[in-house]
Amino acid sequence: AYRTLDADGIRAVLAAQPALAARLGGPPGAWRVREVSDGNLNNVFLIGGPAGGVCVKQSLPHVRVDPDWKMPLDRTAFEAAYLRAVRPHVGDLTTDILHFDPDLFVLVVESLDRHVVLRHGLMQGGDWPDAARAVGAFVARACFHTSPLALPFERAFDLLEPFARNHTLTRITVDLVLTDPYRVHPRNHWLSPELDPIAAEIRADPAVRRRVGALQARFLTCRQALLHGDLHTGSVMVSTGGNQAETQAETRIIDGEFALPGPIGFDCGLFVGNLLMHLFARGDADAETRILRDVARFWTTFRTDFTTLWRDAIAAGTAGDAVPADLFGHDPSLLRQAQDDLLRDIESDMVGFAATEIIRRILGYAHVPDFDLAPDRAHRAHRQNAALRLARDLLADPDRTGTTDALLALARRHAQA
Ligand code: SR1
Ligand code: MG
Repeated sequence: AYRTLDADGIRAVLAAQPALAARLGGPPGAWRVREVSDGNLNNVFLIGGPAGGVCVKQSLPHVRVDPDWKMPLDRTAFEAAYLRAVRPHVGDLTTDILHFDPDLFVLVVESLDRHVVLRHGLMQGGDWPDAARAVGAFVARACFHTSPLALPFERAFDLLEPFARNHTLTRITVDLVLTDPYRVHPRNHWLSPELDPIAAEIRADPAVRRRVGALQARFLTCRQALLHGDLHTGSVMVSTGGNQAETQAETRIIDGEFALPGPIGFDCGLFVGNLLMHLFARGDADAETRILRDVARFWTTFRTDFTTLWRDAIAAGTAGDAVPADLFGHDPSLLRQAQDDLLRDIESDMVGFAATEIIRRILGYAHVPDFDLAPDRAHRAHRQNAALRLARDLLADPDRTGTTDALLALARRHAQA
C-alpha cells in the first residue's frame, strides 16, 4: 500500500532488496539518508552507505510545492519506463535504473553524488563546455531509436503507445507551458508590474497566438519519437570532478517523468530556451559568449548525430518504415534532401518551443531561479523583459526566425539591448 516514505521507510524499502542493500553495504542503521528534493513534483533522497550510494525518488499524491494540487502517483512509473526505453541507446548519458516499486511509486537509480544540477552549476559561475554536446547526443539517440525512422512502425507504435497515456503530466505541459501564459489565468504570476505591458502584448499579438496555436497542434499531433518531455537545465546533471573543464566531465540527463510521444523539437526547444534564459539572467558578455556557444554546440551535435544514425541505419539495411530504403537509400542526394527537410522542421519547432518555454518560465506558474542572479528587482525585470521580447519576436515571425543562426543573432541583439 502506498505511503509517503520518511528516512526510516526508505531504509526499510532498500533493506528489503538484497542487491540494493549490498550496493550500500553495512547495516541499514548506518545508511545516511539526505533529502535533496528540488523539483516541483516529487520527494528525492540520496542514501549513502559504507560501500556506495543510491538515489530514491517517490511520487507524492500532490504537487510537492503545492499540497492542495492533488495528483495521481503514476509519474515515477512513466520515468522508470522512459529509462528502460532509452537507456540501451544512450548508455551513461542517463542513470541506471536499479529498482522500481509499483505500489510505493518509488524509483531507485544510481546516485550522482559527484554531480551538480546544470542550472545550479551555471548559476554558480561554472562552465561545462561539453554538456550541451552531450545533451544534443542524448536527444539524437533517444529520439532516433524510438521513432519509426529506426523501427518498423509496429514496434515504434507499441513502444510509444504506453507513453501516450502519460495524461497527468502531459496536461500540465499543455496547460502550464502552451496555454496559460496566453490567457488571463490565476496560475500566472510575474515579478513586477514592469512586465505587465509585455505580458499583455504577448497575449494580444495575433501572430504570436497563431504560432502558439500551431505549436500546440505540433505538440499533440506530431508523434515523431519518445520525448523526455521536460528537458530543462534542471533535468541535466554535470560532474564536478575537481576541474570543471576536464574533457572527461560527465553529463547525465535525469527526470524523464514527463515522457510522451511528440515532436523532437520540443525536447530541443526546452533545453535551448533554458540556456537562453540563463544568458538573459546573467546579462554579461562572458555569459553571452558561453551560452550562445552552447546553443550552437547543442544543435550541431544533435543534427550531426541524428543524421548519422539515420544514414548508417539505411546503409546497414536496418532502418525503420519511415525511411524506405528503396525510395531514398540508393540516391544519396535524395536522402540528403529528405534529411534536410525533416531537420528543418525540427529546428523550427525547437525555436518555437524555446520561445514558449521562456514565456512560461517568466509569466506562468513555474519560474526558474536563474533570474535571482540579478542584483536587484529593477535589473531582474529589465532582463526578463529582454528575454520576453526575444521570445515574442521568435513567435511572431517564424519564417524569418526558425533557424539556429537566426535565433543566435536575435538573442545577441536582445541581450545587448
Ligand atoms: C506543477 S509542475 C510545474 C513544472 O515543474 C516541472 O518540472 C515541469 O517543468 C512543470 O511544467
Ligand atoms: Mg523534473
